[in-house]
Amino acid sequence: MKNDILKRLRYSLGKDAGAASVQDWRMALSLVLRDQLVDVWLDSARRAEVNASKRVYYLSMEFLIGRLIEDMISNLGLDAAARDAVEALGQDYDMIVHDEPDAALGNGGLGRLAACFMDSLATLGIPAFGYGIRYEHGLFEQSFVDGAQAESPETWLSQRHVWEFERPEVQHRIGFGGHVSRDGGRATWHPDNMVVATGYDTPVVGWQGEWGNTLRLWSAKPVNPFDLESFNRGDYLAASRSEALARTISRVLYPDDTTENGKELRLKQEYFFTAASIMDLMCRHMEEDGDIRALPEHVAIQLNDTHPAIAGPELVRLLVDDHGLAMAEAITLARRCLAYTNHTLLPEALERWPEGLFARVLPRHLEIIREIEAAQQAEFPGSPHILEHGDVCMGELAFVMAHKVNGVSALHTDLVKKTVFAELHRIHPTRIVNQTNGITPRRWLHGCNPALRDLITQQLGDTWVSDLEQLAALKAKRSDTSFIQAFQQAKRSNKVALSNWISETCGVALDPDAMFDVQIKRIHEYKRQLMNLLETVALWNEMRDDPDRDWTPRVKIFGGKAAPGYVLAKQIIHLINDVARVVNADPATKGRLRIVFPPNYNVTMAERLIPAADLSEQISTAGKEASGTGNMKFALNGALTIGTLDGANVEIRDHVGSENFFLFGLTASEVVDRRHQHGFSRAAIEASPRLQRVLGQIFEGRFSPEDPHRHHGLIGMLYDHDHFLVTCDFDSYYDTQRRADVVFQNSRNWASMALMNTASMGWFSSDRTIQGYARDIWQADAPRSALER
Ligand code: 26M
Repeated sequence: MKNDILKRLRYSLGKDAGAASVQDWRMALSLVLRDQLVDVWLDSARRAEVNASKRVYYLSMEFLIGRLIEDMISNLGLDAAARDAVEALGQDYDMIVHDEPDAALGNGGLGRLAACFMDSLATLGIPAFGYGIRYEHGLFEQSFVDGAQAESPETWLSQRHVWEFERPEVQHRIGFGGHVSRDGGRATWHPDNMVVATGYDTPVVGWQGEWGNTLRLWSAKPVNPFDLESFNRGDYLAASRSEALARTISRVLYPDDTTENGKELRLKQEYFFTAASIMDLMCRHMEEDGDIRALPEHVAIQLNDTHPAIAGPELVRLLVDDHGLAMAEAITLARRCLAYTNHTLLPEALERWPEGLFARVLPRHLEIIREIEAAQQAEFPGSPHILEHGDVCMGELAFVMAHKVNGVSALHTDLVKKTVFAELHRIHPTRIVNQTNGITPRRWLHGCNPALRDLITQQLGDTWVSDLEQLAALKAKRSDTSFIQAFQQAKRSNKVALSNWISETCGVALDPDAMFDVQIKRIHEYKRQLMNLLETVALWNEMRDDPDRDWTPRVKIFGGKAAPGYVLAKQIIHLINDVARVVNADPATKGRLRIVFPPNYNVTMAERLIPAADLSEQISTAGKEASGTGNMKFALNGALTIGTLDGANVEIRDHVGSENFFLFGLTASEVVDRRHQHGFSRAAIEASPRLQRVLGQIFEGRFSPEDPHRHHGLIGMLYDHDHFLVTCDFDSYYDTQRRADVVFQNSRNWASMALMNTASMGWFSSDRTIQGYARDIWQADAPRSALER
């Protein structure tokens, strides 16, 4: 391996060992690893082809994959070999591994789920492609300027992305705009704008390197790179205009994770990657089979939210306009290929596009959508409309064009049936199914938590990594003193490592014996970071009031980004930083309470924080968080959850046992009732002197003396439109936190509860989730040989 690295350094990167930077070493190592992946990868592709296997196509605007190098090393079983080789070359292995930039091609849960699914599909040996966009700039980088969020562009591609293979021969032309002509019965779309989608392939090899799938990301290029005529005339700007226009499409990831604002470029991105993916899979099918009517036997297309919902009309367009099928047959055929996952009930997140915009960008698709609508109304009179109030409703479109629709946790699926799609559910009572989310244990335990991983492997051997339910055997150790001690030791070493990193990056010293209480996720009102912060201020008050009490020392850790246009979320960030500054400077609570908010939370930061957490904050307003997946990562790594009955928290609590979970707050149906009570938030505030005091302090500028009015907006919101019931759940949350304090004092008991969490989380492996999709939605099986390990 050492020689391979030197060879790659020299012949692929053109560098001498003496002149090589950390980045050069990292790339050389990565290229050596990539070589080893290629054989399994190509072999898997060939096997899928000769067996004419059904392929799964996972269409997602986002793949939040993070760093790849450690995954690649451990999936190939090369951990020791890679370290030895690098050290023999006199280089720092950890520095090299940490040099890789995160591929942050996603906003949060939805994008990370897609990445976990790709890992599980490969591990299970299910032939699959992930299709998405190769954004030049991923999610913005976050910094804090005087406590406020500032954004700057992310630039992961400023260095070569070593894992990918550019496929200049994989090109599809994507049209926009123009008009539709008719010749006899046949319609032809004449776009007035074209871009080329070029594929870039990253191999995704599963656990132990037995099967490899492809993540194919599309980049937009101009049809004609350069207008020579304009150049010769001396008009240099015009010469490269078409290039700039085309490249805009894959330039940047939209940084919103909920609010849909109807931007034309976003619609173009959605159509661009969906159309390229559909053409790509159609070409593959026609080459392999040749019978267009056999498409559903060979193709399962999963739509990750409505972002690729234009796949329905696009597939119908190709079947009717290019292959000559009748409209009704085309719709039925397309539906048999398509399935749709819903990830949210928040009304502001449901995609709707003005018909006018649609007509301008995708005129033929709008006609087809009208036909889909007409067919649906003819068969089911009074069915909810796809076209409504002058908008194209992408949720209804996706539902009507899918043979299965799934929610992402039991509670969420139930609410999908009762709320957003109630009427469609009545018409199609077997279409909606549940597939509770999961996480890959390769990254979220084996990769990120070596201390705990080694302890588990010592006990169980290493087959748990691809069969996570085996962790249940650890339950027998819950009263085993020496095992509990080893479990505690693993957690403590992770906390020490995190403390060192926090001290370097934030300049705050932490006590590794304090309770590490962590809330990391996108900043959103419904996720209620604000409630966590109000509780922190209340705790600070009581600690100052009663300094002699035996307080459980706490470290409050926050991480997360706010969408740049989400004013309230940004105010919450500012308030957290303001409170942190005052509390961390207070000698009265030194050693007892610390607040840290390391900037630029991303996948790599999650991998540091989660293994070091004692308490996991999953405190969304019940009924609002579709599932959550961070909640699973924490519990798997031995943190206890403080949480509401929301999303997958419900199922986590069922698995780990109610005695090992800190439950508080209103239920989803109580939330609905409470909202109808006039003046509910003022009533809740009035009933809680503790909360009143905290709100008063913030209002008076206790934490922002240089700008005492800074947080008036937030406080006013809590009094008058506390949409997410922060005030109503506050007392219950505060009391439950104090219960957690007491339990934490008995560290052995805490550790035993934490162990019960780890041992009970096997069901939350994304391997189980993917097997559910394969069975209930895709009818896709793993080829025998790949599964026989
Ligand atoms: C939409 C339009 C324009 C720009 C961006 C968007 C958009 C992007 C991401 C909308 C929603 C997006 O993500 C939603 C999301 O991440 N949902 C989360 O999905 C997870 C996986 O199922 C769940 O665990 C979370 O509960 C859910 O919030």
